[in-house]
Amino acid sequence: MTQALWNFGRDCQRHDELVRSVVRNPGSLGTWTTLACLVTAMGCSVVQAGDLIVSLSDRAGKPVPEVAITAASLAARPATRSTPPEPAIMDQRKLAFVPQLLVVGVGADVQFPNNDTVSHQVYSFSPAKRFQLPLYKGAQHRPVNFDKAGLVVLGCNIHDQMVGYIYVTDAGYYGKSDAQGTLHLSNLPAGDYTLTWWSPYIADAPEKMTETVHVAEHEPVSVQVQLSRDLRARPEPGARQTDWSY
Ligand SMILES: [Cu+2]
Repeated sequence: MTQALWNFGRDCQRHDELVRSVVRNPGSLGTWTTLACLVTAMGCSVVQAGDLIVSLSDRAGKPVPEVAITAASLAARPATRSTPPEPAIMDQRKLAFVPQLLVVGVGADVQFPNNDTVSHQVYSFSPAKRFQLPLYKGAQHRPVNFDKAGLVVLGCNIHDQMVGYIYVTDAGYYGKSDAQGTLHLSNLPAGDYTLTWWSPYIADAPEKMTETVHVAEHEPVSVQVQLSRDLRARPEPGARQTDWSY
């Protein structure tokens, strides 16, 4: 019962299921009454929101900006989003993708306007999204929908040096580190989260790029991550096969 209440506190969406399972349990009427009283008295208010502040630094302690950071609740069931994720823009300027790394939620539409003086032919062969936008300038193509989690590596058929990344995540909370290497995520329900970070310049082993963190009620939780290997040299030489598993 303690466990059930604890789970209930972590994810109030499960409370119907929990009540049903308690009702089905013979001889648990007293327990059920206790739970029902709690449901009535507190509703979902037992789940308090907290803030998670993640700071990334390199081996020398310098901040690492432009890192994709996600926090996925360990309590949440597979994502069923009530609202579509924010649409985004992957621009093309001066023979480069801008931004080089974009982080979006699964189901997001991304526009690829070409604001360069030359035409581009944007493509990706990544398993999470294979697509091609025939040679174009301006904003003549419809947005591309990213319906599967994973890393999408972008290229241009004309300009080999153009490499961009769209990190598509099904985590509930995500963003990129700022110039101070920091990302501030707000209003996370209290509970345990899988925190992950990724950038084409981070050379740490994938298993070192994740950890479990506990978000407490009321007070912000601060996580300091120091990378264990030197960053890769810029510019990024190209997509690595191992990136595609993200
Ligand atoms: Cu191009």
